[in-house]
Amino acid sequence: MRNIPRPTRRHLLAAGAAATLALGASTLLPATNAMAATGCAVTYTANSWTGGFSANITIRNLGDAVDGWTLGFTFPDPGQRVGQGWSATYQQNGQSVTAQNVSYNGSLATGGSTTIGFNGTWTGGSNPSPTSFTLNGTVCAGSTTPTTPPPTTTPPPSTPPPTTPPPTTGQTPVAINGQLRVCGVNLCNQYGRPIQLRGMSTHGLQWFPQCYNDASLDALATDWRSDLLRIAMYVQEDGYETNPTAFTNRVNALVDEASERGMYALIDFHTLTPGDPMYNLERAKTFFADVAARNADKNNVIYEIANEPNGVSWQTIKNYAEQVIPVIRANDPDGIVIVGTRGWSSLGVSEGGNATEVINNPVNAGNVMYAFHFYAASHKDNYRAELERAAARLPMFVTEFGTVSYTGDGGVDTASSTAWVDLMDRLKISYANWTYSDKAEGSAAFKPGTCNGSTYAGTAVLTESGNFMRNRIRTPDDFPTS
Ligand code: IDC
Repeated sequence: MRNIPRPTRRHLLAAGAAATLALGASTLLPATNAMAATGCAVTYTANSWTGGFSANITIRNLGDAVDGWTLGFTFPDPGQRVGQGWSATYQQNGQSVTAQNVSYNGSLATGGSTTIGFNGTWTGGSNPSPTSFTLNGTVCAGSTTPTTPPPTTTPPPSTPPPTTPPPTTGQTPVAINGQLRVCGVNLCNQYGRPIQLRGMSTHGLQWFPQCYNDASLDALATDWRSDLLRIAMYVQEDGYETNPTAFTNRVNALVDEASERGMYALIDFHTLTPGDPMYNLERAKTFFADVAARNADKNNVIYEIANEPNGVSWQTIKNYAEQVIPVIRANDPDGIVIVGTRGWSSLGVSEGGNATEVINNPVNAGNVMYAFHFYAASHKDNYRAELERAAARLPMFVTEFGTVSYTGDGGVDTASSTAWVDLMDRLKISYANWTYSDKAEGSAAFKPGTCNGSTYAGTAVLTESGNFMRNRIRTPDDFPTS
């Protein structure tokens, strides 16, 4: 045994032939050395629907650290094509596909992993997953298809190869779920599993700055156990247009506050009047270039580019989105973008339309979701039916809703609110409730005057709407980790 040179991991990663040789040699080597023959492990999962699919690929480097990598695989079926990808640059030649690292995930330490993905199309009778992968030319023994072990006289290794991600350290929503991405019609976590985020929206930052402080945000994260904070930055009505620098800074500060507490931060470009998002196109480009560059390294930021378009066609909203999204992607390639829909983000229903215009003509970009808003006392069964119909075809996110009427005021409609939240829970549709503020109106969670004090946790400070929402949000999350 001493005469057999132990292959270094560098050799194995550099040359596929070495891996084959080493596997043969493993009959003579202790089990731990046999495992060194594996330079990489790949997990490929795909969610498929008729003609389309969303693939999620986790690459784990089991060799020496690499600085730059190319993953290779072959589609089993000639009808399978890579479409929009994320976290890698894809090339397809016939059935062969390569995925090359992007700037932020090229370095993989020994044992390190990264997750990439793409949306694709398929035309054959089925959509089989590729079964063999290479990393920098080396065959990855730890792929989804178990490799047949070579004939051996030594006992099998007692510990499995390290293909499972390490246990998460923190228990916050962001620590558990990490960078999110859209997979099929779902919002998926770093393990490629669908999740639902439940949280609250601020009121207009220009009107209620006193409501967003350490104590109130601590209460949101730990007493309400909220997964996200929606940061509603009005553009008109004394908002962003009056002082872009100050509002941008304020939004960034709140992104930091959400990050410190392990919550997702949903940056809402709160356009409302005028309803045509094109009116604010240049402001949107400036604002999103700034916040996306500033927060590019974070894994918890989601961009909502137009709160409630109204009085404009879907085509106009889509044009706006296709101009703003590239600005975001140039600065923060993996952030999810949420696009408002026609009729105050009602999927068109409030203007006599429906979701078909979006289903038939989606935004031409990947990692995109669509906004749906409702106010439970005003919007009932026909709106619920349309959201459910749309959610089977489009990735939907309820970025704003109220338990009261569309005015933001009046009493809580408990029956309708319960039906709505039950529906969103069942479909794993993420939501943010309007509002985490103490405005004297029915939709506000806190009693008037609360934000002048220092107590935000518990129920004594809550309105009927606040109580209802806190009870729904603080129940345990369902965040799969494998
Ligand atoms: C409302 C606020 C209210 C404020 C008004 C100003 O609740 O205090 O005076 O905005 O524009 C929306 C909008 C949201 C509205 C909310 C309630 O996104 O800005 O907030 N609503 O009317 N769409 C439907 C309802």
